[in-house]
Amino acid sequence: MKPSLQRLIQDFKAGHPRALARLITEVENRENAHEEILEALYSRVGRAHRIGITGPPGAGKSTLVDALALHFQKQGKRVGVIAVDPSSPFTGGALLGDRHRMTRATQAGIFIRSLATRGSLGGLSEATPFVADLMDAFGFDVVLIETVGVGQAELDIIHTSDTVVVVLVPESGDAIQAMKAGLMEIADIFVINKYDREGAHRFQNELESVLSMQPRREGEWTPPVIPAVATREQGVPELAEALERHLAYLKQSGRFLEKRKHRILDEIERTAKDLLWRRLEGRLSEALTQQWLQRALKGEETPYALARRIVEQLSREA
Ligand SMILES: Nc1nc2c(ncn2[C@@H]2O[C@H](COP(=O)(O)OP(=O)(O)OP(=O)(O)O)[C@@H](O)[C@H]2O)c(=O)[nH]1
Ligand SMILES: [Mg+2]
Repeated sequence: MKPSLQRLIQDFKAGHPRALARLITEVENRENAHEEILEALYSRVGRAHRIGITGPPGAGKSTLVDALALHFQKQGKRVGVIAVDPSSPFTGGALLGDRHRMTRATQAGIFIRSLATRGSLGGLSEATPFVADLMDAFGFDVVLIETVGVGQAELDIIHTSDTVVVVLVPESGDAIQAMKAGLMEIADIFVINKYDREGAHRFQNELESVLSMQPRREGEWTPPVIPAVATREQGVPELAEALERHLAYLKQSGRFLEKRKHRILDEIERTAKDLLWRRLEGRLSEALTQQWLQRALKGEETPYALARRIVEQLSREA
């Protein structure tokens, strides 16, 4: 490991937020940097409550995260925030967008990091799980991850978080719409934000009746629906309390560990595939000589047999 990186890791362990910020940049910018960095910090990962906050654009997610982060901080918890901003990966929008709307948390010294998504469809930045690991290892009790709920984001957020909060607003359409968007399946907690707007009551009724129709097993978690006006901090204590309850449920039912196990398995699979792929790529260019292809062309050997032969050779080398 480079001495400069070693120093950063020392500073990180000593609790310097600037070292955390620099390591996040390393992980974000350099391919596979997370392996080297997290290898040195892995024994510290696994304690934080990872909370994903998702929902349609403009629902008030950042305003809510801002208030929630402050609320947790007042309770004596250490909080980190990841804001995934899909709006502008190229113009630095990620730096200005959400942090702008989390001014109070920023002023209170809460660690906030914006990550740009690679694509334009929302979804999480590929670095998100590693940044969450880093924040966890740094000693945050709570890691809040804000992401716009469109497309792939739903699947990503469920893998990255222990608890998923879906923020909806009365005007975002009816509850059926949310169901179609796949948000119903992933929510552990619903927040109806902008409850000061018209139609809020009706929307809550609709949502609750759709939820009550979903079959649930005995002892299974039932997502609560929490009305909120994030700009006035209304609903924030109730949300914090629901999050506590969900965390207790996760721990007591063994799901907290289960989720962690899944994340570890995913990471093993991803890394193993990566390693194998790199070796295979090297072999393929050697192995697939004209001669081999000619034999396949003439029907003397099939692509399947050739593929098996390459893999056998690879494993013999291992
Ligand atoms: N009336 C009302 N406005 C709110 C409420 N919460 C947030 N807003 C406003 O809604 C707008 C969007 O809020 P944000 O917190 O930026 O929403 P967001 O979901 O983070 O938006 P994106 O990250 O761009 O998807 C802002 O102008 C907020 O002031 C609320 O409870 N009531
Ligand atoms: Mg936002």
